[in-house]
Amino acid sequence: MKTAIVVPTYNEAETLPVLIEKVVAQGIDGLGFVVVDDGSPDGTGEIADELAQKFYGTFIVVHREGKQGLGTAYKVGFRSALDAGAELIIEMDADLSHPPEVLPGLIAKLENADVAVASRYAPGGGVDPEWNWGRKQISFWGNVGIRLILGIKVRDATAGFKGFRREALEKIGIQNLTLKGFGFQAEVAYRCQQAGMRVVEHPYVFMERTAGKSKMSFRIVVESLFRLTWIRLGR
Ligand SMILES: Nc1nc2c(ncn2[C@@H]2O[C@H](COP(=O)(O)OP(=O)(O)OP(=O)(O)O)[C@@H](O)[C@H]2O)c(=O)[nH]1
Ligand SMILES: [Mg+2]
Repeated sequence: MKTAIVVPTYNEAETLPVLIEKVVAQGIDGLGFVVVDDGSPDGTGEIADELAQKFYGTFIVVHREGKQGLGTAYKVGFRSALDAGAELIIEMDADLSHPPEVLPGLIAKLENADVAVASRYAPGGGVDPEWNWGRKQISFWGNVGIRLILGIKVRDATAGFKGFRREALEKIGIQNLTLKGFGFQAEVAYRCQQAGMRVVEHPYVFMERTAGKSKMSFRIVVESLFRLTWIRLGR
């Protein structure tokens, strides 16, 4: 496996098979998958096992007991991808908010960078045109706020659609990442910047999920803001 697509899942039975099919259709060199499922009650874990059986290459499914948060799921997923020898590690959501058609362009950027961030706020990027004005403002200003808290240069600090060269993940040390939920992505962006990595952005348009339910909550966002501030203060 040269390129590992790491996907955390919690109740994404409807979209996971579509995602895998669309990613495969991109013709990515040395493609493999790591799905980390937290015992989804809707059977996503079993669906992932079936997809793994059908896939011609490396397809790892990690089953964990109970919902343990996106951050810890990514840590486990990154570890498996590195252990399986992946050179490029891509993280993306299972809900099709991150269009697989963006992958070839994003992966190409890793030829000259340590980290490639699929970005809603780079020129040419955007959010679902169906979003109302208020939703767009919350998303935009939330991102600006987190960038200010952490001093992050990359324009999209909160979305979880990124690619890493394996050396980048080895350098930041996956085990050192602490945030479990929403703030995980910003923590990763901050650590990469601190480590002096070459971070580039690749524009894309974020699409609202059309199936399944959002796992985002106000509590998670507030908790993340406190923890990120704490990290910036160097605690
Ligand atoms: N394994 C695992 N996956 C999770 C967990 N929480 C969320 N995910 C997955 O992580 C991806 C992104 O989830 P979130 O951004 O937190 O939630 P969301 O429902 O996509 O939220 P929206 O931004 O509203 O779309 C999806 O593929 C989820 O299924 C978790 O606790 N464990
Ligand atoms: Mg989502």
